[in-house]
Amino acid sequence: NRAPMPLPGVGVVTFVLKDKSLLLGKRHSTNACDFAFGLPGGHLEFGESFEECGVREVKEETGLDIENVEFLTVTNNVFLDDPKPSHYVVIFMRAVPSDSNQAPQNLEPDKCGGWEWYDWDHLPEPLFQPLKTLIQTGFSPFPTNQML
Ligand code: 8DG
Ligand code: MG
Ligand code: MG
Repeated sequence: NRAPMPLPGVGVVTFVLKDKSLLLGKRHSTNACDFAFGLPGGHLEFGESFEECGVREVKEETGLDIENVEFLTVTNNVFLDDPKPSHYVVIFMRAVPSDSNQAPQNLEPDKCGGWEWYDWDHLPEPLFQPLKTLIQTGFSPFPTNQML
């Protein structure tokens, strides 16, 4: 009669791409003065597709409408040694804004310090660990021209 083992969570996060830039937000952590730059995203809800979750979370967090939502990759993120141990399977999507002139809004100011477009070649620091780990593998969210 021990407590049940916790289950891994499923997160869906989206690279919202505009030219050579992507949308990042300054995430507040539980430690008030601690933050890291992360993608818009959140927990997959019961019955949702990855695409539906990506669209919903981007809208809830930034107000942006997105399209051309595509699956990119998935990573397994195990942080057992953290003060608050966590384990997330993170689904990375990509999309483009439906209207490239629409400005992102900070709709969850308790969780985020604001959304900005950042040039891929000049990413801010620190990046949220799962995102940093993915980028360090050489991963790029930008489409490659298959015809060339
Ligand atoms: P929700 O209640 O709106 O569903 O969730 P949320 O409050 O928006 O969740 P979140 O923390 O933004 O995202 C869920 C988990 O996804 C997060 O705790 C850890 C994981 N995750 C990563 N990388 C990233 C990332 O770059 N951005 C976001 N938003 N989450 C990420 O592993
Ligand atoms: Mg959310
Ligand atoms: Mg979120």
